[in-house]
Amino acid sequence: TAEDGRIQMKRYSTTQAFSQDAIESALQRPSQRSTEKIMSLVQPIIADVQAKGDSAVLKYTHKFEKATSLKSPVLKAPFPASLMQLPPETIEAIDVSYNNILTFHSAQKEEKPLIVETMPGVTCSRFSRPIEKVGLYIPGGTAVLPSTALMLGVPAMAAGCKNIVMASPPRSDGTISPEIVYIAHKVGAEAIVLAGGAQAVAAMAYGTASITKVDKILGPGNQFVTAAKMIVSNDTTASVSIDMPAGPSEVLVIADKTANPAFVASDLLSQAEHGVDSQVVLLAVDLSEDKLQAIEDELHAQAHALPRVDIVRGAIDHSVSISVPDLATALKWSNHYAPEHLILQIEDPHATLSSIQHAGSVFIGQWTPESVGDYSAGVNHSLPTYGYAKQYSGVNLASFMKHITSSAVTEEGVKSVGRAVVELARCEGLDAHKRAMELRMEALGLLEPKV
Ligand code: HSO
Ligand code: ZN
Repeated sequence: TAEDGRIQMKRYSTTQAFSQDAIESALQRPSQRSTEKIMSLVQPIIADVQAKGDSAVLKYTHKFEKATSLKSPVLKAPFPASLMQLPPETIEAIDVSYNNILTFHSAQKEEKPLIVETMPGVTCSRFSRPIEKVGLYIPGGTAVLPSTALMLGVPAMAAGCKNIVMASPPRSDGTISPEIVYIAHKVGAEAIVLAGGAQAVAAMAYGTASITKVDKILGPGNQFVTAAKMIVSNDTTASVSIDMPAGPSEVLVIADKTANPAFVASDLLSQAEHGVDSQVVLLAVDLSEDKLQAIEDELHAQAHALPRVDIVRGAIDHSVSISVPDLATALKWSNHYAPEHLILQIEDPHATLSSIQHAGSVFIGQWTPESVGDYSAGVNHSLPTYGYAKQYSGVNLASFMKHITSSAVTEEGVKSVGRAVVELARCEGLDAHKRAMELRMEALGLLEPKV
C-alpha cells in the first residue's frame, strides 16, 4: 500500500538483474506466530478438556465466545426446525451447492476392490472403508463459513462415515448460524459442538460425556485450532488423525494479455478479503505497462468498494505482482510457490494443465472465478495452503476413507513365492517367519521336511 492510501501489490519483474533472489523472498509466506508460544497456550486447554470434559468445554466457550447463557456445549440431532429458519433463496443456494459437491465427491468412490495377481496363485487386493467417526471443524472468527460445513460434511456423508460431529464457535448469545444447522441436518450430523478453538478440537479428540470421540478431525481454523490438531494427533492415547497442516489462505493468478483486468482484480480481492494474513500473487505474462496498470487500478477501485477493505489492505500489504516474459516462466514460479488456488486467465488455459505440478485447486479460464469453487461448482475448498500443495491433496472423498489390503495364496502360489519368503526371512534371522513358509512348502512336498 502506497502512502497515499492506494491499495497496491508490490511490483517485481523477473527481467531485472537482481530478480531471482528478490522474487524468491517476495514469494515467501508471511511468517506465522511462533508455534511454541501457541502450543504453550493450547496445551493446558487440551489437558483441562481431557480431564473435565463437558464442563471445561463450556467454561472456555463462556470465556472466549462470551456465550455465558449457554448451558450445554453440544446441540444434538434432530435439530429443531426453529434453529434452521432461512430465506428460500439461501436454502436453494445451499441445496444447489450440496448437490454439486455430492455429485463430484460421490463420483470419487472406488466401486470395486483392486485385485491383482502378482504371481501365479498369489492374489493381492485393496478395498476401501469409511472412517467411522469424524469431527468437522467449522471456523467462526471474522466471517462465519457455512460453505466449509458443506465442503466437509457432504464428502463425509458420501463416504459413509457413521458418526459425523461438527464443531463451531457459537455467537455471544449462544446461538449458531442457521445455515450451519441446516447443513448439519442435511449431511446427517449427529451433533454440533458449540465451541471453537483448542477446546473444540480436544472435545472431539478425547470425547466427553455428551460428545462422541472421533477418529479423525478435519477442517481449517486459526493457529490455536491448528496447534490443537497437531497436539492431539501426536498423542497416541487420543488415537486421532487430522487432515493436513493449515495456514493462511492464498491465491495465485496467471494473467496474459487476453485477461480481463476487472476479473483478475476481483479474483485477487476474493482471497484478500479472507484475512489480513492472506496472500495474493499476480504473475503477469508479457503484459504491457498499460494493461498492468489497468489491473492495479481495478484492484484499488474495487477494494475501496468492499466492506472488508481494511482486511484487504492488510493482505495486499504483503502481496506481490511479478512480471514475467512468458508463460513457461510463470509456470515455473507458480510451481515453486505451490498455491492453494491457481487461477488461469490466459489464452489457452486447458493446454497449460499438463505443466502444473503443485497447486491445491485450479480455476480454468476467464469465466471461472475462485468463488465458484469456494461455494458451488462441486470441487472442495478445503485445500493445502502454505506451500503444502507440494505434498498434500485437498479434502476429497479419500480423506474420509482408508484402505484395507488382503493377500490370498493358493497351493500354486506357495510354489511361486515360497522360496523368496524363506530366503528373506533367513537374511533377517527371523526363523519363525521362515518356518511359517517352510511348513507350507513341506506340506505340499516342495521341501524335504526338517527333523
Ligand atoms: N477461499 C476459502 C474458502 C471459502 N471462501 C469459504 C469463501 N468461503 C479457502 O481458501
Ligand atoms: Zn474464499
